[in-house]
Amino acid sequence: MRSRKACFSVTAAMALAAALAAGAPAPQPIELRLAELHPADHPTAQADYEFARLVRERSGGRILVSVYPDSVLGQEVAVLEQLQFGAIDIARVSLSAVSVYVPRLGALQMPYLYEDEGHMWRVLKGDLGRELLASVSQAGFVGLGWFEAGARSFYTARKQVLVPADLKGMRIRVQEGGVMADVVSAFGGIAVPKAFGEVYSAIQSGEIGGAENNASTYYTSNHYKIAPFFTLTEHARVPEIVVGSAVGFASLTAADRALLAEAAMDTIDFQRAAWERYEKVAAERIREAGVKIVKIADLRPWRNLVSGVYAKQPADIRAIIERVRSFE
Ligand code: BDP
Repeated sequence: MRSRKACFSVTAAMALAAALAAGAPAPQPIELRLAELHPADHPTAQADYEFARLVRERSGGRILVSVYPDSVLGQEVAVLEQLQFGAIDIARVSLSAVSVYVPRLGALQMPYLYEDEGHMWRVLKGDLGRELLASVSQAGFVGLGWFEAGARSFYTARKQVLVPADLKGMRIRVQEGGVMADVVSAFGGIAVPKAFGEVYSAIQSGEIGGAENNASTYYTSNHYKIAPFFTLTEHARVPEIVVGSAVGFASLTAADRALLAEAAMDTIDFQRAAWERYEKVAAERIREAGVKIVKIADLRPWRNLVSGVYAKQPADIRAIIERVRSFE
């Protein structure tokens, strides 16, 4: 028996040596597809590539994240549904889109909620941010990290908005999740929830009179070409979020899941720096293109109008808002 066993193992070793000599393929790397709405030169997409670079480097090439920019994998709410089925592995989306599936997250995009960007980041990096990131698991996602998305302002096709009354009766596109529809209504406008990819043609056809977003996205989406009045109402900061698919991640080891989460968190500084630079470039380029950018000197009338949006929030969202305020 013994000699037969020994004989088998010698044969196995010889077979292995022969296979290696013949250049047997190394184990296949794990490929993860990441969906991104923005074009590759947008600072947030740039951060996706940096995240992919960190993951490749730290896993010694075992895990390859392929970034699919420009919404080629679909619009955000639909992409998230695909994450739930495991058809897409990772998505960088707006918190607003995730709040379609996890409504409590909507608390973080309340109008005029944060004192400034620093306040928002203290919240996101603190225990509240960690809890909310973890809470996306209830909808089949794995919360990996946050990115910066500046402040959102209105842009319109036909006239400059200077006071809330200028929005009266105007149809304004809003994201599909969260509170922005209520915010636009509070200002007197008519909110039209729509996927981002449909905004350009809706402005062009006159179906909507405008939309709202940060300067970088207003620029890279070319919306400035057909809605050249930009008014800095800065009515909300809606963080970006990077989420994985719980189904897709189930086949990864705990160590690899941790590697991905750590890489996403370690990309934040890169993304925030890229963001800061690009917001300036975008503002410069839209100005050069003839866009009228108006800074609102007194935001009080705008702030006052959103108090009703706060009053109507359910208790769980109000509790989160209170915690955000305690971070000041
Ligand atoms: C941009 C976000 C993107 C959103 C888009 C929107 O980066 O994720 O989907 O706004 O308005 O600022 O839908």
